[in-house]
Amino acid sequence: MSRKFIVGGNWKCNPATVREANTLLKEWKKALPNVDKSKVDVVICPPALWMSSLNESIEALGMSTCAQNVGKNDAGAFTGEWTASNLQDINISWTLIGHSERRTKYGESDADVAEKVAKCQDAGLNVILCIGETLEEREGGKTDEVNKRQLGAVIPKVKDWDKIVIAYEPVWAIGTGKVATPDQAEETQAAIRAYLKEAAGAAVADKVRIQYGGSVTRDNCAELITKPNIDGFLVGGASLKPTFMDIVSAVG
Ligand code: G2H
Repeated sequence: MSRKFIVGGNWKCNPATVREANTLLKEWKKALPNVDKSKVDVVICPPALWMSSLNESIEALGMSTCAQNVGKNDAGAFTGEWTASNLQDINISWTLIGHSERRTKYGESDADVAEKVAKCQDAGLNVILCIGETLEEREGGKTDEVNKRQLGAVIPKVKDWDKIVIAYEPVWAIGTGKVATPDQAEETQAAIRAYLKEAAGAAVADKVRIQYGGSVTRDNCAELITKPNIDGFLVGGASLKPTFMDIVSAVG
């Protein structure tokens, strides 16, 4: 099966102002003619405060807006949270879940991630599920074990695999400028797909898109995307630049 590529731009807590964000979107518009939308989906993850106000401009570019996180509860006394249904209500149909910064800096466990995925499935929300190992885990030969554990926690919660994209993001490559080599990324993503086949069946393994994330730039993306198990990218720092569109057009 041929899988449609998908590129995400995860702005994290950037840029400093919504004005800068709008300027960036205007810059991207100039490069749109270079992108073949039939080959690549593009989702943009702005800071939560701006999701609503930027959604129209993002959609006008033929892209989708994606939250960077979502709560694991329904509506209630959860200060600072928002629910999967809240996202649907404001016409945001995507969210990241389990980014390593959420796991390491905010203590999100595999069980938390699984509960969030379950809420998104109930609400019909598309999820980019982030998994990946630390440097210590890679050096200890535990890469595949960690990815299986993080993914394995979520698999029982998934009823609709069409709404799941996996982002493999080795923690040691995130924001460090130290990108995984194409062979390293391919080897690990092939192992993730093999595990999906074992745990969820061949049809699921065949159709689920697996992005690579971690210091992707316009200079290293072309070689990475030649690998059969890399179906796109989740891009952080490089998605805050006008040249993000070079990455999108290299894929699509
Ligand atoms: C990994 C990635 C985006 P960066 O967090 O999810 O960030 O491309 O800056 O390494």
